[in-house]
Amino acid sequence: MTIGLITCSFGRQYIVHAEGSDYQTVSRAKKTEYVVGDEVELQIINAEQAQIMSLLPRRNLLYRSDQNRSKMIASNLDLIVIVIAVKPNFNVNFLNSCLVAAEASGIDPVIVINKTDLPESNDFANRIITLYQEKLGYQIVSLSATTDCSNLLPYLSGKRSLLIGQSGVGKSTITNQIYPQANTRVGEIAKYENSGCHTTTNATLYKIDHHSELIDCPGLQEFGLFHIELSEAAEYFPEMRPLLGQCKFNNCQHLDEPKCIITDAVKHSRIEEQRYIFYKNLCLRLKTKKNY
Ligand SMILES: Nc1nc2c(ncn2[C@@H]2O[C@H](COP(=O)(O)OP(=O)(O)O)[C@@H](O)[C@H]2O)c(=O)[nH]1
Ligand SMILES: [Mg+2]
Ligand SMILES: [Zn+2]
Repeated sequence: MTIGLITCSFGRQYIVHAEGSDYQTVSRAKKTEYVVGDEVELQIINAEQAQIMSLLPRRNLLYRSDQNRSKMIASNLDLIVIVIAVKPNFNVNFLNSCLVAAEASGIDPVIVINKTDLPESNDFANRIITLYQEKLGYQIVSLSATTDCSNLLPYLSGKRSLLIGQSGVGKSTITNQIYPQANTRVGEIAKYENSGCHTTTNATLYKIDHHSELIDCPGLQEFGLFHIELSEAAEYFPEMRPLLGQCKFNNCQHLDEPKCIITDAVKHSRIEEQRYIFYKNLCLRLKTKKNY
């Protein structure tokens, strides 16, 4: 039996890399079973084709979900590179959702502020750095992908990294800068999305050197967090974590309970209101789950 790595998926078809070759495989299951980053046991059929026999245990799995369904994004990751830019339409909820998803799956995030060449990027970058790096402690890299991505490289070295971000922020441009052979179509996916005919999201894994891999993942406009447990949500906010356990009620959800250290910290601006509102909205959505 050969062990391979899933590097690309479309529908129920997967490209699996094993022993220096790429194989096409099809899964018989109705539901999508595998995701980019999965390690699988393979039965090789011929030089181009193989059959997936089983899945090796995942060390982590990033996925998103809403009321109706959840979707796996990638597995066995070392780093989530969250790309943001002042244009087009920066959405702070998307950034917060990505960070919570990273925290919940136990994968380190790094925030890339792209398009620093745009004049309006300066104020934007300063605001992001003040809150997310200085207050919350997240790693941030600022760059202009159309010019140079070299300051991101040290973060990627020796890791399997996933690029995520709203469409148009420059993920494909970054991929092409770092790995020109990828030749990812810049600006293409957004066009498809707007026309509504491109509904599947295909992540693709590129080996950028012997021990580093980069996964480009187009088409994420929102990042549902329906899989999060309400009772654990606060732990995924680094500004809340050190305060947990100090509220009057030990099952405090930090919404409207009396003597809550979190809402108190918000009142005294020790916790950013914008982040707390995001937390509160997340909890209200999670409360609509059946088991609460
Ligand atoms: N000004 C500027 N534009 C950029 C930069 N990086 C990417 N873009 C442009 O942003 C658009 C979307 O880029 P793309 O890589 O396709 O974004 P994706 O949807 O995240 O993959 C393209 O027109 C790029 O040329 C940058 O650093 N500065
Ligand atoms: Mg793209
Ligand atoms: Zn509380």
